[in-house]
Amino acid sequence: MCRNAILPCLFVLLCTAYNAEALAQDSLSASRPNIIFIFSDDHAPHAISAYGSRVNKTPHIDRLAKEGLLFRNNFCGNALCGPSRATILTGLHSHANGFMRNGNVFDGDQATFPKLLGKVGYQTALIGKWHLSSDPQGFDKWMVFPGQGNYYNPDFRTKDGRVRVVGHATNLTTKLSIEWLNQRDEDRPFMLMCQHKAPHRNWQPAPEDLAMFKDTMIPEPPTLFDDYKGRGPMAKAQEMSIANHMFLHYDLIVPPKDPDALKGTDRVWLGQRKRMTAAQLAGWDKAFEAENAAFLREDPQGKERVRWAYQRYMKNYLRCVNGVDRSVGELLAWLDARPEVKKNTVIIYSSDQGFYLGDHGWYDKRWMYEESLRMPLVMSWPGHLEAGREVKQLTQNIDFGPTFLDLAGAPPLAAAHGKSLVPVMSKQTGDAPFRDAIYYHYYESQAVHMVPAMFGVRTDRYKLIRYYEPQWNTWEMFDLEKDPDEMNNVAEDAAYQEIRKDLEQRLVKLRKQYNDDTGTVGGGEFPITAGIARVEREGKAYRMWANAPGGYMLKTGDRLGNVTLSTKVLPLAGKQNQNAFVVFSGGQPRGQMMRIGYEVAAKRLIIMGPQWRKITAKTPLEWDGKTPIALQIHVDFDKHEVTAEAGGKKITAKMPKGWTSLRSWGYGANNAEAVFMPLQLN
Ligand code: SGN
Ligand code: CA
Repeated sequence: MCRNAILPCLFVLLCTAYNAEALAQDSLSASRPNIIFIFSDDHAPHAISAYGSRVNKTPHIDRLAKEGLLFRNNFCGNALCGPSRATILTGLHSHANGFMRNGNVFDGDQATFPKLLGKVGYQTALIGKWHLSSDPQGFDKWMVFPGQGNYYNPDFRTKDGRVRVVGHATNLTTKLSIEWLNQRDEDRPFMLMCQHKAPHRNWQPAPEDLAMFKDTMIPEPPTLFDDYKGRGPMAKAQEMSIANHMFLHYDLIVPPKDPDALKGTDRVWLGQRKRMTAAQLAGWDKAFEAENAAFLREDPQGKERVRWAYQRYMKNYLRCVNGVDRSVGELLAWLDARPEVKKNTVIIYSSDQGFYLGDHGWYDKRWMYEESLRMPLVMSWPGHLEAGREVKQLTQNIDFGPTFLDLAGAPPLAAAHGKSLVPVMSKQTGDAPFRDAIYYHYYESQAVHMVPAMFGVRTDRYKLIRYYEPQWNTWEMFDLEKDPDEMNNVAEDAAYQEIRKDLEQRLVKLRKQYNDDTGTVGGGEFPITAGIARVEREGKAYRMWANAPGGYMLKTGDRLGNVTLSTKVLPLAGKQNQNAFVVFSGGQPRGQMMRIGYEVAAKRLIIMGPQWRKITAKTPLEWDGKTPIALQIHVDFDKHEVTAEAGGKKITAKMPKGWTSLRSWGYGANNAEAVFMPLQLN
């Protein structure tokens, strides 16, 4: 009897000992740790010393890396604020969660990781930047900046309305986060999203960071004076260069001679100054006084001016980063003071995308080039994650939500494109293959900074980018090993054709895997598109999906004489913001345009333009929501007038005097899908 019992006992004992290590790994999944997610806006990995920054030190983020894991190859799927955040919440690429560009409205009814954490008993909070328009769902507590938010004395949106709080956005976001931690229910796990505005444009550091870098020069990147040769024409056409696209007062905070004369974006800076308290303003002006005086006196030109602007921009950007790093330090200190909580808390640092720190002569993001494609990802959880290990696998923001849910033992995001990072986080399986290529798709073309729409694929060594809008219709490819700065497009290089073919196949495969049929706007019939995600033929008609406020597709030419344009449009009812327009211009194809069409929600026929979004004529018009609307537009170049007729109604508006013939025409819509019959020109 004894013999019979001993063997199984021994077996169990042995297995237990043998499994101890495996247990440590399994214990990551469903171990229900607390989650502190510190997330900033526009913080590029190359401004973090743990990632090898040449320009600054980030001791607290470095400490996270030293005590935990640093993800060396973590990427976003669409290098823009709203889209990255929507992806993190849903585990889905932009086309699938519907938030493809800033200006879309996040559909908060879909499954998100905070909601699912709530279901398994987590208490959840979101403090700081949100930028998804709709009210946050799935948080016990939320307190978010409206839109981009302000650095000084920001307003917060809450369930109970708006409040203005005195202080600096970064410090307040930390303070409010810690306040929430202190009042939480200690018997349940928690998930906190502490989301900073910093270091987003226009860079306004906290008072305590203003003196930093006073007498130092920030090293310049090797590509500060990039001439964009060796790549397609797109990089040259952008509007995000330090040389030409920074505002002297708004971005570079040089005091104006006559504040009353400031216009546009530069004038916004006046409003931001007005938010400051007298003490904040005095401290601010004092900090920049001597430097500003020297700049105005010396009035540098050409390259010297670019160098000056680079220093001013980078110093303020890095000062903002320092505030964020301090926030990480404060949250770490909060944990240090509570060893029992610390043991059960994974603390993560990341940012919505990378940023150009003068690389290629730029600021901002959006491109699929490395500097904006990369996202920092550092996490520590002493006792559970190894200290100081680098994760080299290709990971992406689609993986964040699935990871948090896996750790919590919560139900997964059923449709997620991403997958849990737990296998690469654990010591035993840390080297296992994870993903051989990442997918990218950026949509916000023809908007601020003028970066074209693109999708692409990146493997550990190569990158292939498709600029699919017909006005570009081109490819770029880079060998990151030989050309880490991506200065030399090898898409047409004979030596790379085999590799290119393989990358093209991977791209097709990824688009299939993620079910992305957007970005199919080519075909040549419309040589120009902007803010259009998809065009399909339906018999004679075109079905068009605009993902932008004012997306359009145009034919170009020079049609002399007065002209009548006629068509039928069917706005597809039941979707947000349903509008359908005919678009034309007598000037530059992508300059000022007139838009004539139907607004579903407002039930009216309108003429918009030539100024962007300005309604110049309107009339109520009932529509049954089913029958296509017949539209007739008379363009009279003698009277400089445009008349629109539909459903027995008629409206007229003025058009620019300089227009003497029809130069471009086509269709447009406002974040909507619509079907158009081909325009007849008579
Ligand atoms: C604002 C900025 C742009 C920036 C976008 C998107 N201009 O429009 O420079 O690219 O936000 O940034 S600003 O004058 O308002 O600063 S994002 O991070 O929100 O996507
Ligand atoms: Ca951002």
